[in-house]
Amino acid sequence: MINTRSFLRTRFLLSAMVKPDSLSPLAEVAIFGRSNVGKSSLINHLTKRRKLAKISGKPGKTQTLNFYSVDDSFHLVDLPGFGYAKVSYKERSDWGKAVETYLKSSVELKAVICLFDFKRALSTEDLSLLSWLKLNHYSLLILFTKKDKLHIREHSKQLNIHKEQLSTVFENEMPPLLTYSNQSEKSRLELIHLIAKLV
Ligand SMILES: Nc1nc2c(ncn2[C@@H]2O[C@H](COP(=O)(O)OP(=O)(O)O)[C@@H](O)[C@H]2O)c(=O)[nH]1
Ligand SMILES: [Mg+2]
Repeated sequence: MINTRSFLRTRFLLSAMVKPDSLSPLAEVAIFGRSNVGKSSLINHLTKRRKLAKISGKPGKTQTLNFYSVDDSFHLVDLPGFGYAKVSYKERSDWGKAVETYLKSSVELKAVICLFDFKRALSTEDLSLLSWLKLNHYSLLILFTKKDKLHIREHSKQLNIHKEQLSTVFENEMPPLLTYSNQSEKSRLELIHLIAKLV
């Protein structure tokens, strides 16, 4: 059973461009999203470790897939971030290849957590990536990060805007959806609960 205590027993395994064969065959949950959306912060928050995942001051730096073991019961996979404007075309296509290869080849992958900044509207690129994930039948969890940055008064309005955008992709098959803040223990517990159900 995966619970909050499992996340306190998380360790970093390895960093690589492709998933190594040597990895033990445990279920995987991938974390997918733009550079700077809060992927590393999410791992640190879940595990209550300030520096387990490196929070980058420099967005868009070419990254690798980072594998973490959560209490030896499943793997969290921090995917390289996409969409940083200043990277070259080559770096973008490297990102696409690394992520696509992993997503298409990993038989252990159980779910993809897709992160978006709560404050920002989804871009056409975001929506087309979501369409691709839907078409390929991944089990998804949509997470809107940094909700503490938006005044609580604005929350329900903003969530409705997002839902409307998402419905253009998912119609009546909306994946589970969560608003998240790394300042909030309630967010953390809700997410752990959802991950436990997915794994
Ligand atoms: N206020 C607030 N800031 C956050 C939150 N999550 C991440 N950040 C900040 O967003 C920036 C990018 O975070 P990082 O985890 O490195 O993003 P990554 O590139 O997706 O791994 C950092 O300055 C974080 O401190 C959140 O929930 N609330
Ligand atoms: Mg990161």
